[in-house]
Amino acid sequence: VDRKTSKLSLAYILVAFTAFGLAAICGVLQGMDRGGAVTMPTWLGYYQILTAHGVLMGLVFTTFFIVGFLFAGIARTTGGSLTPAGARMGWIGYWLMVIGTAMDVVTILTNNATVLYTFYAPMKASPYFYIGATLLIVGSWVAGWGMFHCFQTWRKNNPGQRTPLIAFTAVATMVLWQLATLGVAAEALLQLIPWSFGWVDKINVVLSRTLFWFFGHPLVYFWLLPAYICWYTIMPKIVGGKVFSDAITRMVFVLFVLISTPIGFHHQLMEPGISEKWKFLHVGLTMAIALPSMITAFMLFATFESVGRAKGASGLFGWFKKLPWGDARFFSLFLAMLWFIPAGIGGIINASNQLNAVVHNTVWVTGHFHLTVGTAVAMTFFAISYWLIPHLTGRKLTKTANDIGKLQGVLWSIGMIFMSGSMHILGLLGGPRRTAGTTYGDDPTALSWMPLHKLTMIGGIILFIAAVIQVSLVFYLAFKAPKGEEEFPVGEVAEEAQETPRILERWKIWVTLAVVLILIGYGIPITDMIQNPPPGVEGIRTW
Ligand code: HAS
Repeated sequence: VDRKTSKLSLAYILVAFTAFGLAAICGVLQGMDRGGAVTMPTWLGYYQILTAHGVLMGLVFTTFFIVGFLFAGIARTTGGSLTPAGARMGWIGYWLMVIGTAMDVVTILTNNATVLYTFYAPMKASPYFYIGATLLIVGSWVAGWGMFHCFQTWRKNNPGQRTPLIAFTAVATMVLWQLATLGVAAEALLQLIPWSFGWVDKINVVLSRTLFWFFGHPLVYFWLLPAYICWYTIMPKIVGGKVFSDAITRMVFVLFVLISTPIGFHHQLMEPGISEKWKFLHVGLTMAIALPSMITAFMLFATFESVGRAKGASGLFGWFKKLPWGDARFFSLFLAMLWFIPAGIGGIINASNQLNAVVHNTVWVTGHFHLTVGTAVAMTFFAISYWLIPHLTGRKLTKTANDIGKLQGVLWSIGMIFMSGSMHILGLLGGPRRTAGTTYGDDPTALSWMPLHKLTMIGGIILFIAAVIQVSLVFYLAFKAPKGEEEFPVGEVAEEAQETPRILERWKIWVTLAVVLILIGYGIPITDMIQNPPPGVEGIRTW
């Protein structure tokens, strides 16, 4: 991509990995606190660093990385550069996001926003935390509009042609994000900000939680889709193959745009204020959203097998040996995909009403999301950084850096086996999530959990070492690696793939359908919550 795009994309990615590094420090401290190795000093609360960890890792690292990566992907596949207006919006979005992040970091560090990354009521933060979060989101909207502008301009200049796959999937990701964030924007502007400024006394908590989860679940697909972009369109080139099917790839992304939002009640299954018929509908749609991921698993195996066979592999699993195991770009991606299998199974368990009663609010859920976003998604972002950063800075991924990248992947996986594995078991034993290191007055059940907390801590320490390696690699590749050229791999579509139906490119249809599904899933329950509000609460002030 050209120099201007490189500068923009790199600016986003460097903020992302700075946030990642800070979040990793908070993460290891938490693990050590719960494992009983350290006790947080009075000036630095457990919940304060838990909030910092969640916000920096889950909201800042991901959003900045995704926007930076997608801008580069759009430029790469629409002629090498962004439109001037698209790039301008990219920079405006960047600064809004930076200002919003700074406000959030300051309010958390000054202990004025200890409300966790899921910042719904009744816990109340300083209004400046909510304003910061709103700016982060509005900034990402402006960046998204910049991407839409580049995409539309390409379409106008290339009438009748199929749009480039990466640009199409990037647009799908940002469309999903625009729809999803409407919920949290409404919550912040209409509820949280007026309430935290003291303009209103009480808040409708069930509405606040519902608007949050309207956003909170599609948020996870906003994290996942950029990883899928890499798995579908970039990974085939790295392994020496082709994109298995352009049509199926587009269909999978369209399915995510359609079904990601009206499923948020699966986070509220144990909540009394919502009737079971709406929960039933959301659970049904949740099971439907697992379908595009299962199609993805099929597509990935198909890609691996075709590559293997083209390289002379035989037998059912002969392809396995033909994959480029020495290449860190592939190695980390493969581990990411592998981890997504147990991660996805965990998700389906969570979504089943009766099983949710067992796992809800336990550390099982924390184990689930460390495998999904913390492993499948994060490791994909690491793999992308190994070629994208040198591509943007005109440098090379050296052999040593490649090997360190592989070591990073191994360490991250071992750390997750300890951490996420013990979290899953602990959750099944009833260990609650989001509690500071406590033995509940030396209760025998709580004491029996301690060995698992210690395993979690060991995992956390290994992950911290892996995070230090990753951040060092990022800055090495950005500023110190030898000058050279690193390719931005883009897979071509296999010749034998079927023609892509034009309807898949008709965004008006898909966005309208998505809005209709959201109205079906949320229209009546939200109206009901507004018309028959539960008694309002004043909230728990954390500042
Ligand atoms: Fe989830 C809670 C259900 C996917 C993240 N989830 C969370 C939270 C987060 C999160 C952050 O229904 C906690 C929120 C909080 O703080 O309270 N989740 C699901 C379901 C899926 C799912 C059904 N989650 C994700 C993804 C996430 C994520 C993706 C982040 C990126 N989740 C839930 C539910 C809860 C929940 C409940 C609420 C729990 C509660 O009570 O609080 C599905 O989308 C999963 C589908 C995935 C698959 C896997 C396909 C496998 C593939 C890999 C193929 C591998 C290959 C390589 C080819 C069906 C594509 C292998 C090679 C070999 C050689 C073997």
